Amino acid sequence: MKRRKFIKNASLTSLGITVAGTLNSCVDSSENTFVNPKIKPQIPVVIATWNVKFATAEAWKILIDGGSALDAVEQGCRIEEANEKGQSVGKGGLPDRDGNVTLDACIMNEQGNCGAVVFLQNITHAVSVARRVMEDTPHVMLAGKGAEKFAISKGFKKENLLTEASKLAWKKWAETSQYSPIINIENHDTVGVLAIDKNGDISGACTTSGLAYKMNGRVGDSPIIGSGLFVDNNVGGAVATGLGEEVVKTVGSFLIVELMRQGKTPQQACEEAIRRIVDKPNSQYKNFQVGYIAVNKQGETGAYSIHQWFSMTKYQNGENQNIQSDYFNKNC
Ligand code: SD4
Repeated sequence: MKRRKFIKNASLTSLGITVAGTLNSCVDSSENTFVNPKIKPQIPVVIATWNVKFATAEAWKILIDGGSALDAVEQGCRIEEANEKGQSVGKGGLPDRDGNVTLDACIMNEQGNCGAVVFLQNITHAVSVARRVMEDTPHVMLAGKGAEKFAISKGFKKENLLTEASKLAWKKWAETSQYSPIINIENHDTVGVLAIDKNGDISGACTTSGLAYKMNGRVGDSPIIGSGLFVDNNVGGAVATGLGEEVVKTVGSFLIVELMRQGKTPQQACEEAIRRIVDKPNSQYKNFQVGYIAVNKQGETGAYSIHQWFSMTKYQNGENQNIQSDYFNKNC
């Protein structure tokens, strides 16, 4: 028995603790990797929030060719960022209440490195700027003008991200200027992608234009490591969509990964993270949506949301499927 595993088992025994099968089976010979040896890993795999089959197909192509999970999640996000019809990500995203399209994104690799951009304007591929922050700077996060300047210095093209369709929608909204988060329409459509490559390495990425008609300067959960996204290569990854303020307050994605580390399945972990939101005293959960997806080291996946109509797209075993998520609020 290797030394660390021996010490772990010895100290538990000396405390008189009966080690449950889950704990024992969750520690494999690499000591820190939480895998159940009884389950054959189903990899490669890619999952994404919402119905984004083109994004998962792009990521799958990379994975099946032996590419890295990091490239797969970045390229998956880029598909949706470039899709002007999607009004919640990248080009064509709905603006803030003053008419500015501002993007948030982050990326995290198998070594636990990460990069993020917040309040980025005029650059379509926020996820790729986040990757450059991770790879080319000593920092984790760049914001606003600084992020834009950095992107341009790296060769990203400056573009107007406000399309005619999004401008029209904003003008219509401005007639009443009523702000309230709306459940399950396109303004809750952050794209989060998690992938495991053929080597078994896990990466994740998340990209959004944030809540439509948000206050100018508002940043959500999506670029915040631990909230909108978290990856631990020994355990798994999780990503969030929905009302970012609620995700930040419960550090949702980190919570899910830690719950998986303790032996919960991805599905159980997503359900527990949603429960942390809805069980708060005076939770207003009936008025907003949050959805999580997660994957563990074996390629098992989970998805759960507060309300109906959240979905996950999964590409695994050669099949690209959009799957409706189970949800908490079955009473209305
Ligand atoms: C945010 N979580 O900015 C994002 C919005 C979102 O699907 O998920 N849209 O709060």
